[in-house]
Amino acid sequence: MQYTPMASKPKVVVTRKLPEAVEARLRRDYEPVFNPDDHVYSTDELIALADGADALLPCHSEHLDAGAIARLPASVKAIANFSVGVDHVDLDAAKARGIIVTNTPDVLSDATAEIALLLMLGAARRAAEGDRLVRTGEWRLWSPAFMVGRQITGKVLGIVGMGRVGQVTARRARGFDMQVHYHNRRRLPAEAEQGAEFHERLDSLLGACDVLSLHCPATAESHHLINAETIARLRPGLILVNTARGALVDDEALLEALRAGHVAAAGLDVFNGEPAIHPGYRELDNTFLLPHIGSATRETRDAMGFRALDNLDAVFAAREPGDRVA
Ligand code: 8YV
Repeated sequence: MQYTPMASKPKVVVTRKLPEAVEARLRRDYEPVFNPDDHVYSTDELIALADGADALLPCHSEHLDAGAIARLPASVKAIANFSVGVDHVDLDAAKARGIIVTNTPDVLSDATAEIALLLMLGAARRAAEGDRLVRTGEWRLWSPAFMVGRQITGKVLGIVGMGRVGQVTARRARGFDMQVHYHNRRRLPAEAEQGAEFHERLDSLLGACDVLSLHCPATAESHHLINAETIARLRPGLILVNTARGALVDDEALLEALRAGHVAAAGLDVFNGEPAIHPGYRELDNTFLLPHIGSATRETRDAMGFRALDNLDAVFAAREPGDRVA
């Protein structure tokens, strides 16, 4: 659908607190409706705020399922997400109503890849356990047998989903002399592959790596990609890293494998039902857990906001937005 430029400033519901510079640009170019105490809106609240609005600027914390999309007022022309993942929005429902949906790719790849490496190292070198020992004063001895972890240098890194974040993670991992293998819907061109070994089937990747890092979107096909069956195919002692979405993992199956030591350790930044995560993860020493902070750097938060606004600017100037996903 095409829109003619508007005479007055478009009204935009901004669901969460955004960086100062992003909010300043919103004030300059739009009529923003901010969320001063940054609480997570219920669907009813969001629908009420959307009354007369031209667009929404939500985060992944707002669940715009088919029911919510159906209740949006006809005035809403666009949903410009402050996120690269769009599993919180029913794209088909938005498309059916002619609502443009955009995301913020590219700008968070470096920050998220940093967190993937942090999780990899933290899980492999038992960082959470070590930190706890020092903080609680329970660290009483040192011995060559103390807190022995796993080394990632020179090991095989398997990447599921070799998109933007996967590719940056691969580049950073090469700094640790890791050999990169990957599974992706399509094989990458050689210049993007950088020598990484392609596995057409996920199964073949699972048994080939020492560390497995998840970087694919949450879709119906990738739901519980890590489950009892796929875990059984992993090399014993594997380290699992997830910076993508909790929905990729069957928690019960992973916890069982972590308890048994079949999966040596997991570094997780994303969870099913977050922030109300499966309590089992907290009880284990071989988990290194972060609260969904993959893209939480100043540079990246600004860049995500500007990218969302670039998309909105395009919509309201009757141009095609750069990051349209529906
Ligand atoms: C964001 C993310 O912090 O962009 C994504 O998909 O998962 C995170 O990096 C969050 O989604 C912002 O809405």
